[in-house]
Amino acid sequence: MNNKPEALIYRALDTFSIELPSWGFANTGTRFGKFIQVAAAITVEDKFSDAGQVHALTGTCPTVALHSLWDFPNGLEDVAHVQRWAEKYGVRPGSINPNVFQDQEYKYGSLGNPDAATRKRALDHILECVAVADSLNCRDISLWFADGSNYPGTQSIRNRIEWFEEALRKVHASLNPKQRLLIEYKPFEPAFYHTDIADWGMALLLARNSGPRAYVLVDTGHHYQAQNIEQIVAWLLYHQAIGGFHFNDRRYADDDLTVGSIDPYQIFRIFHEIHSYAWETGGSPDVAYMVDQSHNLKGKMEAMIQTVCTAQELYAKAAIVDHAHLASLQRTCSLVEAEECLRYAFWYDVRPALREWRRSRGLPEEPIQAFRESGYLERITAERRDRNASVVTTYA
Ligand code: RM4
Ligand code: MN
Ligand code: MN
Repeated sequence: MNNKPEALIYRALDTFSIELPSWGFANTGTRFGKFIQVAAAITVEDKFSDAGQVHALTGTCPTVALHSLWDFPNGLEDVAHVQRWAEKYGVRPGSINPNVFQDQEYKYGSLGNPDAATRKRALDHILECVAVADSLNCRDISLWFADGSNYPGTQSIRNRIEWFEEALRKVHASLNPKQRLLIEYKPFEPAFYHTDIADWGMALLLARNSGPRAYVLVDTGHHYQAQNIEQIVAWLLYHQAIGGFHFNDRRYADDDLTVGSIDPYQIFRIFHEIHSYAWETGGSPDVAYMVDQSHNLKGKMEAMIQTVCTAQELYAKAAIVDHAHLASLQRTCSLVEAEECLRYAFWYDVRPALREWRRSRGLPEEPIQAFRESGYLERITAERRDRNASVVTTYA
């Protein structure tokens, strides 16, 4: 066992940050409808304000992921507003997420659409997002595609691969030297027969084909039941191909539930792969940790603070694994001892050390409680109630 877990925990917390999704503060729903929260963010300014508040209470979320259509619908023209809100609320724009799945034109796909004009439109949109990222000084352009088909025989899977390869090479060529392209995969939904980028292998091949600064993005909710996600992470680490995570939890499909709410051991095992890689190679992998959740029933601000605290706890737990000891147990195939070595860290209560870390950095020891006492929720509820009342909630 490690003798000084506290020192390891502090070091881990000092280097850990996690990006908040702007869309996690806005009203979202299921395909059956939306239940409006009166305190939810409506404008981009609201989202920055909420993200800034979560960062102020946790000290761990300096950046906000932005979604093109929802946060800068006018492309480059909106950059100045985004910059203003970022400065005002003390959080920086983070990954830039193009949106090529919402417009009517994308009914049959974006970069994989059989229609060349639609493919071009999607490519142009992504290129504009790269330019937006450049002017906001954002490093990561994070791509997720809804492309796919619903019925066998209705699309040429191979043609679509070629179209994706072609376009992604152009996107990569437009990056500035500091930027990276993150390619996200998802097995199904909204496409229910084939999805063009359905798993990490497809994402990896497309990344490799695009260029040296294209990486795979692992969204923890985008796997089949029982899939071993930490093994995927280990493979991507081994091949230096992992660029980031979208964290969330799930019970069935892409449920976007609070991190660690269903299976905290899963997230711990992922973090363990990362810490173990860092221990072995002597350097932390350059991986962006991001939240991708949408809370429909929980209060959005509280759920986001809960998420950040849980991610910190699990990251800190994984940081106290005794890697040298574990490696020697693995070599001798001391199975129970090796497993117990991992479990010791998982069950270790890091919360007292976390409280101490927060205190020493001038942060509230209990961020959720501090949020409840801050009056912020009451203020935004009063400010946004009327504006939210006019939001259309019907699905059909
Ligand atoms: C997708 C995927 C993307 C996210 C969209 C809104 O399922 O997780 O990352 O941007 O949802
Ligand atoms: Mn995602
Ligand atoms: Mn998702």
